[in-house]
Amino acid sequence: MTSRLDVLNSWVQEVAQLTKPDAIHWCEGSEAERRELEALMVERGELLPLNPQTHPDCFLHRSHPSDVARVEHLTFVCTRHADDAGPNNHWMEPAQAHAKMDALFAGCMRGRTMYVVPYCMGPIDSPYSRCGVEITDSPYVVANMRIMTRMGSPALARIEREGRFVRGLHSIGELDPERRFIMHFPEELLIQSYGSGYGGNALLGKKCHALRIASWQAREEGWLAEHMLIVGIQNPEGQTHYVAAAFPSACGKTNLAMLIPPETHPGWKVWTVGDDICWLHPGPDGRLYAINPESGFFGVAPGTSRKTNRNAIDTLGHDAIFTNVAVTADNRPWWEGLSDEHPAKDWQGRDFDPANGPAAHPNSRFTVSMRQCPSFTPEADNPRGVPISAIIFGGRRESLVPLVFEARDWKHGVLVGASMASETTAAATGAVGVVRRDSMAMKPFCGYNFADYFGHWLSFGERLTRLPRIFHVNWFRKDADGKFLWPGFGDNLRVLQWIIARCKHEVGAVETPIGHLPRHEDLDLRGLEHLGEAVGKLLAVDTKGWRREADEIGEYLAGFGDRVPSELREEHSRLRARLC
Ligand code: SAT
Ligand code: MN
Repeated sequence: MTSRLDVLNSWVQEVAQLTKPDAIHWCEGSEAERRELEALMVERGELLPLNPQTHPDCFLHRSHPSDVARVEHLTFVCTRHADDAGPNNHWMEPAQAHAKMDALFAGCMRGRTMYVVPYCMGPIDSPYSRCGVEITDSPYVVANMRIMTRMGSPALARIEREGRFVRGLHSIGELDPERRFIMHFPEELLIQSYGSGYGGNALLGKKCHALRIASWQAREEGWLAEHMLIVGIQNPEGQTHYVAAAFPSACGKTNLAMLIPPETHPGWKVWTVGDDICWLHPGPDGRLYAINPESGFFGVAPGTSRKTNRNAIDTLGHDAIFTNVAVTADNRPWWEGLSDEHPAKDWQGRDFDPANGPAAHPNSRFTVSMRQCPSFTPEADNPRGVPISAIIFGGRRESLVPLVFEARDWKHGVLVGASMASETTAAATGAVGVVRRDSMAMKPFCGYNFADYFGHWLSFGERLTRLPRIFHVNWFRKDADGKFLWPGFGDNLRVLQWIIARCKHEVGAVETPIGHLPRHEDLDLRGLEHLGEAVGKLLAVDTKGWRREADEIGEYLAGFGDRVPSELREEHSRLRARLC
């Protein structure tokens, strides 16, 4: 009898014939295997042990200086029809992409070991989880995948049971930006990535599988794969409500996911289910249920401190991999915003000199198991997922967009998500601080045409009988002097508190053309009296400015042509009319 693993075995053989590795290693995910790989990388200088007293089992990885972020211009969705990838993706014809990639992969693993990494995205026993296998020649990728996914033997057993998995082939190649491509073939459930070792380009379970390929599968199968954190908010009465929130990369998802309530809020508690990716399924009771397909955090280091995110700092005390951070003289990891200390070496290993720029790369990262987080909840392992009461969209907008508003209904909420915009960050190469539309924070990650994606979102209005409410938040408003108007971090709980109260029909709201805003008195601002007039600014709707914004949104939607659902266009016309 042929085993279901034969499909996998023959693919591995095929890849080996193409890439010509010296050896093949099937990863089982054990502790012994981890130690062996770490020792190998330390010997090769790819991992540097950090201070064993303060950071046991922690390592620093310094990437190639030209390989520090996602590369959207080199990331392609290769579908038979260009229209299926849509204007939101770079597209390449599949045969052309295959020829290009085969030429790059030919013989590229000579002198290297090829690792076969079976992994499961989501709890191993959840019907919502999906498996994949990444073949890579980078032990750093293996070490990260071990933290970020359920990797090894249990995943292989599930693959043997199901026979279906996403194939991912990765090689660091020569780390040459001129020979770097991240290709997705959603119709073949295949990913091919060459020439980069950086997170989103190389840990193929993450953005490539759990968002680009999964979003495609989700549309076919009736669910959603989203760029969202998931948190449980427990009130002093002990009730927990779960919310999912979409923000672009490096806009504070990890901080919100690990929020510590302010001192004015004893009895409140935030539970972390996930900080980056969320798979949403209609449940048997007509509600939307979320699982976090990942099992670790790949968070931005700069700005993380005891003050801004104590849970993250406590998570990072042991068994973590730091990428492109600086180090202190006693070999502790360091980054801007962590402390007032002086780093000894910068992210490239040079003696620190402010003339060379920041000591840690602005997109330097930590990789760590979510289980180490003090606010981790075992609900993250619940195979049924957690029920979602509210969906929150948000971006980095220094002007115009209020602190929080609620969409009028599901359709309006989909428009709010589709219209999202944010100032760009260092998570992707390119200019930083430019406002760009980033629908549902999925611009870099939706594996198909955004117009079809908006239609898929709208369809949940019928698929669910108990719809989550949809909100939009903006923690990043600034005053004329460039200072933030809202304190953010733990104080964001006050906004979550209002959101939950709305879900429970406990508070009213002010109806405005853009949606429902909090009445001043309904926001719990105890302890923030010093904000004074800032609150008024944070809750104001500048109708003239919004008219301009609505026109821009209209132009943006028109860019997707006739495929944009008429329901969404009508919703936009209604918004425009309300602003007149
Ligand atoms: O793309 S990564 O997953 O490496 C990080 C991010 O941009 O969210
Ligand atoms: Mn992300």
